[in-house]
Amino acid sequence: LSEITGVIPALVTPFDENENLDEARMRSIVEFLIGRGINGLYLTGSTGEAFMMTLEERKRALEVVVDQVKGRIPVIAHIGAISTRLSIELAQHAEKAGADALSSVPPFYWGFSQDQVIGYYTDITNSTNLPMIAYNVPLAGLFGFDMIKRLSEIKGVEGIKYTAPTHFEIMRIKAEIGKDFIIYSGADEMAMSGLSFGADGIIGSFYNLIPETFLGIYDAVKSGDMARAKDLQETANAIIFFSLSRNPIAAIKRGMAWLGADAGYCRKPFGNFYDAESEAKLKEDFRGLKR
Ligand code: NAY
Repeated sequence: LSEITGVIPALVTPFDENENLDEARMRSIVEFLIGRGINGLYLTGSTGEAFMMTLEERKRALEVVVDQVKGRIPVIAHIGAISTRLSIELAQHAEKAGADALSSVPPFYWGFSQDQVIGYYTDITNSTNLPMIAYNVPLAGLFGFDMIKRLSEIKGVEGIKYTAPTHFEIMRIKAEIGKDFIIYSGADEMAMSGLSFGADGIIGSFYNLIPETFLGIYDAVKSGDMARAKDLQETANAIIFFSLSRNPIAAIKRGMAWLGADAGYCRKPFGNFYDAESEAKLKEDFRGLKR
């Protein structure tokens, strides 16, 4: 995983007006993002509306992206599902399709025990040769340091996507688990903090929309220019908080269209800003932003 660093959008999944996977739009947003300098792609995660999709659709989305990327940047496939069996099916498909790494949320909803979660990651990593990025996110239940340590001991689990609301553990992971355990900071509004605490890269939703701002934060932190990083983070956060209060995935998709790459519709029950009235209101509110 050590070669997968930098700014990695958790790619949105474009659907058409009938909620079908929109392969043409998918290809065009991939080109748009590569053209803007991003360092990798993270597919079918929460931003990618994975849990709204069938396994076949998730497989197809990955195939389309791998075909479009053609090895120019690394592709990480989020293969998380609640049952190990479904995740293994996606993981083995991802390996065959040409993904560079896997990632998965822990199984959620039933409140699985720590041993069951360890078993989940062990079974998946035993089923392919791809490195696995575990996913620490409040929506699926946060791990805590001892659990992260146990996960890091599983052969094949080589890193973590860290979307917890505090960052002190990032430093502790690097100190106590090791520098080679790769960390991707997952809260876009704290990208500067995650990177300055030692994260190797950042994976998140808003890198679909304003990747340059985060490429700037990444470079500024790496070169020690914290004043510049903070200034860019403030700009990013104005856009993030504006979107979070509105329906963020749909707002990101519509914002991408304004910038030249129409990312299509969201699946219900998410809403959209596609009708003239709600789009005009979104634009007007956005123009009122202070920064
Ligand atoms: C994914 O799996 O799509 C992600 O990488 C999600 C990361 C996002 N976190 C959540 C909980 O959705 O990008 C963040 C998040 O949207 C952003 O920080 C705004 O809160």
